[in-house]
Amino acid sequence: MKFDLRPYELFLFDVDGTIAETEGLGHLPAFNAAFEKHAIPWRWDAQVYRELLKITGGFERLKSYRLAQGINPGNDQFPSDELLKSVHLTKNQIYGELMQAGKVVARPGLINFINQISEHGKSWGVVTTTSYSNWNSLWRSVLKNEIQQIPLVVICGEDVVKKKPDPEAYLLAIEKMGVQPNICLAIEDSENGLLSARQAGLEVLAVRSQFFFDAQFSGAKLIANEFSELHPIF
Ligand code: XBP
Ligand code: MG
Repeated sequence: MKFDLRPYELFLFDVDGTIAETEGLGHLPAFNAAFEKHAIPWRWDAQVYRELLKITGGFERLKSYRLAQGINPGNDQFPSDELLKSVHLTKNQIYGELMQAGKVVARPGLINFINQISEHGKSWGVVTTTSYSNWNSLWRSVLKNEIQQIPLVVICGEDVVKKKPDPEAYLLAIEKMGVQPNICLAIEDSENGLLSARQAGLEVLAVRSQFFFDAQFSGAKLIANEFSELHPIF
């Protein structure tokens, strides 16, 4: 599939689902292991998790699941915000261990795609609503040794008040780089990510991932199954 990348100077990558299948191989097993560690009787399967992914941010996701259980704050089964914060921290620690153990690899063609961007004198960056610790684990364990040029900008969940689909993360990235949105291409695997980028004025390359395989991606410039099927024109 040919894709004309000449209009773009900067390529802003989402992380989860886009760079690697970190949701199914990292976050989901880490959430379940964290529940066990904190003696919380919750276990999420892929079907439940797919629904929960509509809420971006791990802590936000935990709170929305608690709400859906219909447990009242007075009930001793009700996990407090403090407990959910600890669960989230434990989840991120376990996620880091899974990355270190080599449980996750970059999506097919991704490394080559990023290195081609650099070889053509262009830059790449990261705009994610995951935590810095998770991005750093993925960078160190999966990407660092393979990627020629470090990202020009990294925006993570802690940098924004409102996570995707709000445009704040993308607006912050273009403000930091001092560029116009029309020279940036966002690469996203979810509707929330696409909405965030489009509302910030960026065009989007959508890549299908495990949990969003059937997304509509209306307004995307191009929809691909894998980076490896793209023949970029620089
Ligand atoms: C996807 C997300 C993230 C992760 C969990 O972010 O929704 O919230 O599931 O991350 P993106 P944290 O695709 O934009 O990278 O637990 O660190 O919040
Ligand atoms: Mg994503």
